Amino acid sequence: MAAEASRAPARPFRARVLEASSFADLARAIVGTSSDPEGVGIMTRKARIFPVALRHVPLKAAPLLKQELLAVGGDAAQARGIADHSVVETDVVLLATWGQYQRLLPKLRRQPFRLAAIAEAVDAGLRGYVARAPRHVPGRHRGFTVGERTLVMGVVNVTPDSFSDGGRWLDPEAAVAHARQLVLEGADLLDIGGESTRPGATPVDPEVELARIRPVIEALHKDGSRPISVDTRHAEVARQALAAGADLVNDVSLLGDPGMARVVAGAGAALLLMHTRGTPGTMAGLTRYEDVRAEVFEALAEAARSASEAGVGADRILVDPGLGFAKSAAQSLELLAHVGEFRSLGYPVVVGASRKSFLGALRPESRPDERLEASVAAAVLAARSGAHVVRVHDVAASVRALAVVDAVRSHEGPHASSGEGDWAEDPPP
Ligand code: PMM
Repeated sequence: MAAEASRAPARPFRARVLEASSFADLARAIVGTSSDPEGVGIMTRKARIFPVALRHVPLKAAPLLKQELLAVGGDAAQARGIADHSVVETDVVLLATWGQYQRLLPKLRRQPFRLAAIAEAVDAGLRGYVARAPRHVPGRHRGFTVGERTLVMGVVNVTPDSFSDGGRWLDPEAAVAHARQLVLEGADLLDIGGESTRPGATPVDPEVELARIRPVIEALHKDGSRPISVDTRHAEVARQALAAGADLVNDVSLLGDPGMARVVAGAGAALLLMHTRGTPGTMAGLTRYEDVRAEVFEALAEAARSASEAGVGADRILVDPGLGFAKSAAQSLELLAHVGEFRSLGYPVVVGASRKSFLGALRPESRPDERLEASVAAAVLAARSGAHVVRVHDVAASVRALAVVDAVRSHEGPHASSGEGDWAEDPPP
């Protein structure tokens, strides 16, 4: 609140660092000073620095990029070897406010040495990261909307050997009853799997996998209550599951089956691309990364590109960093801590931490069925970082906890009555 200078009493200033995670929140803080309305937009653009990581920036582009950043008042960190030409490319971290990026990008678009492509990538990454507007994801039969609140995907493993619930729902009737129970508990999506993907699991013949899941999918499709996802590595299983009533394919092999994207495109289904390496048999030995976040990001971007090329619409793609899949416990924690970064890919982000061993390992090793609180905590952290969907076994507890996250988030967005919705919907133009 403003006070007239002459009458202002000498009261303490109380410096308080503002937590403002959205443009709406920033704008509200600025409006609260009774500043000139014209200035609100200008200052909101200045209020926050977005560090943006770029990889493989060519030697010729890097100095120009840094120069242009400095010219708008930002900066760019890059390899020292750029100065003496001892490297041919560099990773870069750009440091600029929204307003500075808006001045930078048109300049880059007019420059040679792939700077125009860099501008496109930065623009897309920033917009994907800040996007908050709800999005509809069409499925084969039914679709769903992400971004209104955190969606809960309930797990139904029709397997004898899944690590946390193997054998419990192998009988189709038991699996269907379990899925219906998850719907009553508040599941928004149902993920049906017929092959365990735990490290070292025995591969299942696609016919066996289908025999397990088909009756379950058919019954749940008949219920018509929730979109159904099929958790599989095999294109043929996906094809038949979609014909039986599934809406979305949860591809836990990151397009390991070259026919998968075409099957999904042909059926008009949605595709969840989960990061992994190798197969369940080999993934435990494939955990070497130089930079796990950058490499998972790159692999997901590449998979999304090939899915698009095969005809899967951008509005039908979702991404998942695949916690525990070809990741050490530390790598899974690092990914969970930075899961919001994956929003920069421009697709809804799904996170599955439920009952995983990286959670069990944090305390004297706990059994999967003793990981409820840890799983709920992980789901809350993922949602808080901007995951759109969490994949969980314990639906009721997760739904109750996520209601808190979503309610808190509603206080970071625009006031319903303030007319500032634009700041949340779209970044400042
Ligand atoms: N985790 C498991 C299986 N499928 N799918 C996605 N998209 N993300 C995951 O993290 C994931 C998955 C692990 O096995 P489980 O079904 O026994 O939890």
